Amino acid sequence: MERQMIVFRILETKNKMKHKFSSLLLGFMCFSGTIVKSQDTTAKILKDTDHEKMVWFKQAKLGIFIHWGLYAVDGISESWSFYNEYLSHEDYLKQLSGFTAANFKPKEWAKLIKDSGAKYSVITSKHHDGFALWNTNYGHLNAVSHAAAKKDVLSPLIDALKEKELKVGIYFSLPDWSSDLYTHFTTSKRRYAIEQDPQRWQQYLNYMNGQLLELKNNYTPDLWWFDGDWEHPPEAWESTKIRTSLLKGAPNTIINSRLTGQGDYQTPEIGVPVYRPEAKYWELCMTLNDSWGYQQTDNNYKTSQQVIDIFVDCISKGGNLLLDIGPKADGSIDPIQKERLLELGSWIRKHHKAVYGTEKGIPYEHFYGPTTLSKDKQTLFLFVRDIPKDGKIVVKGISNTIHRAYVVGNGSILSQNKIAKLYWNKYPGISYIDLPIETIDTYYTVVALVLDGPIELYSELNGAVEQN
Ligand code: JFZ
Repeated sequence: MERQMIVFRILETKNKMKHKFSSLLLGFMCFSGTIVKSQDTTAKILKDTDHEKMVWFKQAKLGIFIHWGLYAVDGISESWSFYNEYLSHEDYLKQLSGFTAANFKPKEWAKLIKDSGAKYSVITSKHHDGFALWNTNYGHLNAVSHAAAKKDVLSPLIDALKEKELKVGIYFSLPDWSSDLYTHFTTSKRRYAIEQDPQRWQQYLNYMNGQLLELKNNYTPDLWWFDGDWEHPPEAWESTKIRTSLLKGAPNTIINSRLTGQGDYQTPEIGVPVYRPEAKYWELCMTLNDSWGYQQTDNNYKTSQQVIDIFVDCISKGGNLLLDIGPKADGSIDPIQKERLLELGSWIRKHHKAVYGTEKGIPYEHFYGPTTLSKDKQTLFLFVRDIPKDGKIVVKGISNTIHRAYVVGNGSILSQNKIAKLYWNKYPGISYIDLPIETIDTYYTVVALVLDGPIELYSELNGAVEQN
């Protein structure tokens, strides 16, 4: 229930315009009682994604999302606050004078991101409000010529990320609600319809593609994170053309699923998938509190345990987490946001073997908790959230011999004992592994089971007992 409220709060900012879209989505999510695999957007991603180029993404597990823009000044919702007419566009733009970036230290941002354990970062180069963080030759709204910052804040950040060997993702909103060339202005105001003025739409596309080419040429990003595709059909966006032009000379660039039909991976939002998504590549984007950008009134921060719960859930289901921070308008980062990233980072560093480069785990029928598998499938990592009441964890239906059980990041070798194993049938029995209290981690203790070969799960029904 609480989770649903959070989802509502985030969606609330946009549900006027996206009425159709949201009611569909909420419809999906509210359908309790029936098993609904919400946000299953498999159909929206490309079938022929080049697997080679996805390797780093698949192995990365964690990315840091950055929502930084005008909205941090007053601490209001990014773009949606004026779109939904909570304040006028004019007042929204008054934030330009407060976007100072006076304490912006891109190297410190990059260090924090690196220390969080992330392997990539995605930054809002331009949200739906059209405010560009770089020195663009297109449009009328950017950090250099219009905001108090009077400087390009995107380039130094991207340089700093690259210096730290982090992959670079660029978030780009297809819609630009501030541009006179764009169709939508606010929830009650449309400038025009494409059919009425196809030429004006063409001018918008030229402007938008001009910016995309600037970003491509300036930064050669590893990943494009599109957003806002729901406002027009893919033909209107000419999404195939966008993909072709962005991949030209940069064929290994990854594209998210919000360039309708042209994406390489799925982007479920906020809702942690309850069921393992079918897509080979997916990434959950998630806020630390209930806001994407900085909002001083929103103190509903997830605890470090909860952040790690979500992270472990994602990786055990074979996906990535794109965890969001919202820096302040002066470029400083809230201490709570920093703390959450650093806590996650130190937990990941201790357990890196069970995280990076692993594969999705095994079904819960075999172990009451999340798991991952090493690439060769010969090590099974068990994530133990709580303190087992009898000091033992239980693994069932694994046909392999467990050569060794040890605590990841601590090294203690654990004793094990098997029950219900009868020599005359193949039923593998039930293994109890001792987990002494001294080895328990603050968040998740990870136990590695070293197997005698690639994992074999036993799934047969047992027949009658024929001997005794
Ligand atoms: C979009 C933006 O509108 C929002 O401001 C934020 O930047 C977020 C990361 O992305 O919002 C969406 C987009 C897609 C869905 C929900 C919210 N969706 O598919 O569920």
